[in-house]
Amino acid sequence: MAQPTFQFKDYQPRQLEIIDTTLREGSQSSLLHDRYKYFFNQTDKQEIARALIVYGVKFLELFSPVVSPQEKDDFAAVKAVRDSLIAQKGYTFLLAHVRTHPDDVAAAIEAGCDGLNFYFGTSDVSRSFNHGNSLEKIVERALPLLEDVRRNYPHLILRFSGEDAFRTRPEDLFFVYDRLAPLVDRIGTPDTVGVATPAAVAERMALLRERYPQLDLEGHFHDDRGYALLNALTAVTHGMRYLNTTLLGIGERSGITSMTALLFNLYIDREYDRLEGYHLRGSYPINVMLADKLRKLVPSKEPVSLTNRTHAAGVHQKAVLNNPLAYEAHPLDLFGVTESEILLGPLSGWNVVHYYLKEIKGFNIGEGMAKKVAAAFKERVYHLQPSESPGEMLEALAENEFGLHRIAMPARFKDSIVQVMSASERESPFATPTAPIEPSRSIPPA
Ligand code: HCA
Ligand code: CU
Repeated sequence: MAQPTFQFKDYQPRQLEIIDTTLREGSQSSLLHDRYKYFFNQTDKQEIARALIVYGVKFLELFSPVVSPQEKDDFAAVKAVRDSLIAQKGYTFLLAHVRTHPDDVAAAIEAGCDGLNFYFGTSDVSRSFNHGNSLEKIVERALPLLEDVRRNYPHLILRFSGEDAFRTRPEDLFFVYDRLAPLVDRIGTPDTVGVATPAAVAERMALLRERYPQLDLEGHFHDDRGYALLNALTAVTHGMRYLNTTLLGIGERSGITSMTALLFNLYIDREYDRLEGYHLRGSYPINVMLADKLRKLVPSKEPVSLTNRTHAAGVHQKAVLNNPLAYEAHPLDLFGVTESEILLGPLSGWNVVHYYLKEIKGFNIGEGMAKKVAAAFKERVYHLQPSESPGEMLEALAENEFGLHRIAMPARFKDSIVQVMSASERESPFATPTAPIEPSRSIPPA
């Protein structure tokens, strides 16, 4: 195997290193079971890898090529993308997720990985129903393999994870980790079935940091209870350097921590030092890229989503037209959600009808007339066919039934829609002088 052009020993890890596992854990998402609808083909995988590298991720986890000939081929294809970006973006480490088994290891090394993410179940359930090995046996199998790899391939980055670590008693975990820790660069503590709580994470972090002060820790949190984000945030703020995430949080069952959700929350919590090197403005675009591959929209529960800048209720819409801060508390524009969306619909009030017809469509319309048109719109909007749009219906209503005319607007002003009705100057509460990136305003003042 050829030596890589760059080695881990020459890399200074940042305070937070995302190990993105969209192409490994993400591929285990139940969504992808629908082979023909949702499927990462090789081009998809290359595009995902490219987007992550450009975003600033330095560690990508892939399956061991032993999984299938296709995975082997895909590994090489992703590696080619990585190689093509070294000059521009620096080196990105490709880590193979491997069973503690010589075949997995040999295939991954052969494929030219930069590191091996070993895992072996350590909890009672995992030992009884998964592989049947005692704690002693786990060590007996892992130790010589790790020693062998360390000796023969010293440049490889090694990690060992006790799978199901949060259902493993601390003393059992220590039994295994005490023996393997001297051979690895990091130890992982995956919450495989999503049982951890933030309090349990904080407690585990304290135990592990005390016992293995020299070692970096890696977290991997499943979302069965909806705690994946909170647990990851807790782990990070308690000193965990490496976090497994996926785009949109996809993964086995309800998935794991979403990359952009984690970084977004760290920003809000002013953990700026941990955000070094991540291209935060690319967050929404990268979420859209993955959603597009899954043939769906960025999910509404995803913090970095257009949904969080979309307003449906009339009261909200009126306030947002005056100042988006009324219903948008977070600096989503810094994360690439650069526009707000106001949905014209049954809940819209006359303010929005007025705004839409006057500011966007250029009608000569006053407030009194807007109230009348809005009343007619409200009645009619409930009967729209799926193929009809509320905006078109409103325009036709104004023009044909209320006989409204448009103001002839000089062409040079056509594209400069005034988006805020209130002219009062406002200060953004996001103006954080210590922030690495200066917040911008998503909607310019009138
Ligand atoms: C798996 C289980 C895993 C492994 C995580 C790790 C988990 O699908 O193999 O290797 O750290 O959640 O425990 O994803
Ligand atoms: Cu997992």
